Amino acid sequence: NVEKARKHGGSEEERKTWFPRRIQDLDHTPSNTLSFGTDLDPDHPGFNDPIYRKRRKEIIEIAVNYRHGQPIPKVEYNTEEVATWSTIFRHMTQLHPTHACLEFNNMFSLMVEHCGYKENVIPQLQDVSDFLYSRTGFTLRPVAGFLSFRDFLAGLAFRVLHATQYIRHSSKPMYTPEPDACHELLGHAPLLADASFADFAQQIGLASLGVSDECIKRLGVCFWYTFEFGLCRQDGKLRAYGGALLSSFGELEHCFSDQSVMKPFDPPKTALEEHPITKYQHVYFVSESIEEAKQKLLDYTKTIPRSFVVSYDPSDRRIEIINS
Ligand code: TIH
Ligand code: FE2
Repeated sequence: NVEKARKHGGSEEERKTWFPRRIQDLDHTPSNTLSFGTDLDPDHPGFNDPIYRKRRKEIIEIAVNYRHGQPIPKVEYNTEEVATWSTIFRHMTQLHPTHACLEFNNMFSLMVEHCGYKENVIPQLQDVSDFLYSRTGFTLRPVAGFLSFRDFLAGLAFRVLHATQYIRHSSKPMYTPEPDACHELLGHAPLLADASFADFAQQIGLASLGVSDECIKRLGVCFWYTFEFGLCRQDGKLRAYGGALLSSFGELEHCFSDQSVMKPFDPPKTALEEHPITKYQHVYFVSESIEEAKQKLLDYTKTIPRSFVVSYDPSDRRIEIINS
């Protein structure tokens, strides 16, 4: 049993750098999610709302009990949750034409046409997962909250996005300190329908498998400032492609204001930055294009020491290891 082997087998270092080899092994990865109240700031907008906490717990049960291969159970969202989604949907779709990159806007139109994206209904994870699978082989897997970089990136190696299913607290639609379904669906899903961006995400994932804690941290920070908070230039204009910007109208507007600091994306340097997780970022990283970010990150991953090479078999959704 994989879980047992992970906990008891091998040396400390081997246990730490264990990684899933088959997609089913993801059932054993997300052991610890950060949760608000303990790991996250108690100034979380839902912290003092017992009704919200109870609802969130109900939805998280789905992720806790989920096993690979099962359909993701549907959630019947209540009026308050749908209203929060509507507010975010309205604001974000107003900002997309001027703030989001072209690839995102193209894919977003597809989601509206073929995947039921609209203002007054929250899409179900399973429906979005099916759509992404048909486009790029990506699927969604429900998760209870923030994952460690190691566990989150391991999912990307298999073209799996760990996705939360609960909705942020209704008092603060413009920004939430932790991922929620609005973030996954509005921020990440559209770009994962784009073939080139899907490759980009998987490359980061593959590069993370089995590397040391220190290397995971650096790769994770590069992931943070691209996949979550990345910006690029298109036709001389600044455009967001990071999912955490594309699901937060508060942070997107902050980022485009004169209060934010921009630096060129340069993985060896970017990797050493701080990365606040429950506040607006103090710095953002800009690439000349998404392609450029992808290439720079790929070059960077080649400098990460690892004694083997990995390759992905998409028909089996399995990782092959070539010892070198
Ligand atoms: N801050 C994002 C939002 O409000 O949509 C959610 C997060 C993504 C990543 C970290 S927090
Ligand atoms: Fe995210």
